[in-house]
Amino acid sequence: MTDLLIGGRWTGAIDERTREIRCPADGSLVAVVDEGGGKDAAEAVAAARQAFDQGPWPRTPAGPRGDLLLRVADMVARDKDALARAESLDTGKRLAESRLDVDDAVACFRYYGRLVRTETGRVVDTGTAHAVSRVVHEPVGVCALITPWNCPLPQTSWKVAPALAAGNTFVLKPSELTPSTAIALMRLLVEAGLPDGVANLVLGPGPEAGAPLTDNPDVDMVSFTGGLRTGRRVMAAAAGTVKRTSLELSGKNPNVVFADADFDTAVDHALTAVFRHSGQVCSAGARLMVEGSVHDAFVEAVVHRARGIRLGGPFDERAQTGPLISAAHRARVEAYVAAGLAEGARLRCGGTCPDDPALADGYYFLPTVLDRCHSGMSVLADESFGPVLTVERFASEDEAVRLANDTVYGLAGAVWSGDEERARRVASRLRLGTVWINDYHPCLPQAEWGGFKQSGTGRELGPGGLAEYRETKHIWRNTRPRPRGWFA
Ligand code: TXE
Repeated sequence: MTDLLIGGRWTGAIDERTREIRCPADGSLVAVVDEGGGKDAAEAVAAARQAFDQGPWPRTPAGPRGDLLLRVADMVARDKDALARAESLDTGKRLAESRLDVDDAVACFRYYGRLVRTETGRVVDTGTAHAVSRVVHEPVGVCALITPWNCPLPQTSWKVAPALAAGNTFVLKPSELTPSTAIALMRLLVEAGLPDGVANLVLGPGPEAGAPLTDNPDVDMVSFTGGLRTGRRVMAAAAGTVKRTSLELSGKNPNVVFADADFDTAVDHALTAVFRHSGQVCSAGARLMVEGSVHDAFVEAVVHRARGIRLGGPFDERAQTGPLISAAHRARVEAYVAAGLAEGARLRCGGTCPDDPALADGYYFLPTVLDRCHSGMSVLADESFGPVLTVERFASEDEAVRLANDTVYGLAGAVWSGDEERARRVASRLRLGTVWINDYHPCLPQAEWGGFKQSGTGRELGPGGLAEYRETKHIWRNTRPRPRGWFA
C-alpha cells in the first residue's frame, strides 16, 4: 500500500502496519490505509528539511507560488463530489455539509493564492542617505501540520494553503480516524506540480506519528488543531527547541440571548449553533445563556425542536444531523452528561443513544439539553464536543458578560439582541476570538480565526493566517561603506 507521501514518493509504512477506516454512521469499511509511526515521521521530516534547505520552493517567487495554489483550488472544485463523499464516509457528516466544507477548502486556496501575490515587504526610512533598509517576509521552514477529525478537509486546507503560500515545506499528520481527504489533497498537490519533498504526509495515531513531529529539532513550526489537553502536550514538546506554535484548541462557546432578541430566529440559530455535525465543531454554541424574563419560554422552544431533530447517515437526505466520530467519543459524551446530572443539571431532552434499530450500528447520540446549569459545574468548564446544550440564566448585561467570560476558553460565541448598541457593547467585552451578533457560525477566508486564552495561540485564515507561517527579516544595506575608526 502507498498512502504515505515522503520526499515525492508514495510509500507504505516502514513497519507495514495498516488501519481500517470505518464510517461512524454504520461501521461499514471505508478504506484500509497505511499506519505509520516515529520512523516514518522522521523520514518525512528529513525529506521536508532537504526540500526546504536545497529545493526550489522556498526560493520560488510569490507569483508562481500563488498560481499553484489557484490551480489547487480549481482541482478541489473539480473533484468536489468525490471529496465530499470521502469526507462524509470518514466523518459520518451529512453530504450537504461536506459539500460546504469542500467549498470552504476551495475558498481558502483561492484566498491565499491571491493574497500572497499582493503581500509585499516594505522599505523603511533609515534616516540617512547612505543606507537602504527593507523588511521582507520569508518562510518559517519545515512545518508540522497536525489536524483533527471533525472537519478534516477545511482544517487541513487552512494550514496547507498559507504554509505553501509563504514558501514552507511541511509534514501533514491528519487524524488517524479521517485520513481520506488528506490523502486526496496531497495527490492534488502533486498533480498541480509541487516540487518533491515540499508536501509530506504521515498517517498514524497522535502519540506515535504526531508526537515525534513536535519535538524533532528539524521542525521549525508546529501548527495544531485539536483538544486542549493534546495542545498543551504539543506546546510543551515544541518548547524543547523553541518552535513556533500555532494552536487552535476549541472552546466552550457562549450563545448569549437577551430578552429583546428576535425570539424565533434566536431559537432557530441556537439549535444550529450546537447540533450541527452533532456538536463536533470547535465553535459550537454549546453554552446557551438566556436573560431571565424569556428564559423559560426560550428553553421550552429549543427543547421542543431539539426533540424533533432527525438523525441519520451521510446519504440520508432526511437526516438533519449525524453520528459522533467513534464509540470512545460517544462514551466521553455520555460521561459528560452523567457528570452534569450528578452535579444538579436537569435533563430536558436526549441524554442517551437513540433506540431506532436503523441507527444501532452507528455512534449516534440524541440531541441533549441540560438546564439549571451554573458556575462551578464541570459541564460548564469542559467541552463535550457532542450534541449537548447547557443552559444558564442571567439577569443583567453585566452578569451575562461576567458568566460568559468565566471560562478558560475564548474561541467564539454570539450575542442576540434587538438593541444594536447593547449588542456591540457586549461583543466588545467578550474575551473571544470571534463574536457573532444576531447570527451564529459564519466564517470568512479573509477574516482571522482563532482563540483567546486557552483556546489557542495564533490565527488561521485572513492575512494573520499567512503571517503565522512567515518570518520577518530586516535587511539593512550600507550604500557607502567606510571604516568607523572607533578602535583606530
Ligand atoms: O483530539 P486530539 P481527540 C477536542 C474535543 C474532543 C477532544 C479530544 O473536545 O473531545 O479534543 O479529541 C493528534 N502529539 N477536539 O482525542 O488528541 C491526533 O492524532 C501530536 C477539538 O480526538 O487533540 C489528531 O491528529 N499529535 C477539536 C490531532 O492530534 C497528537 C477537534 C487531534 O487529536 C498527539 C478535535 C500528540 N501527543 C477534538 N496526540 C477542534 N479544535 O476543532 C494526538 N495527536
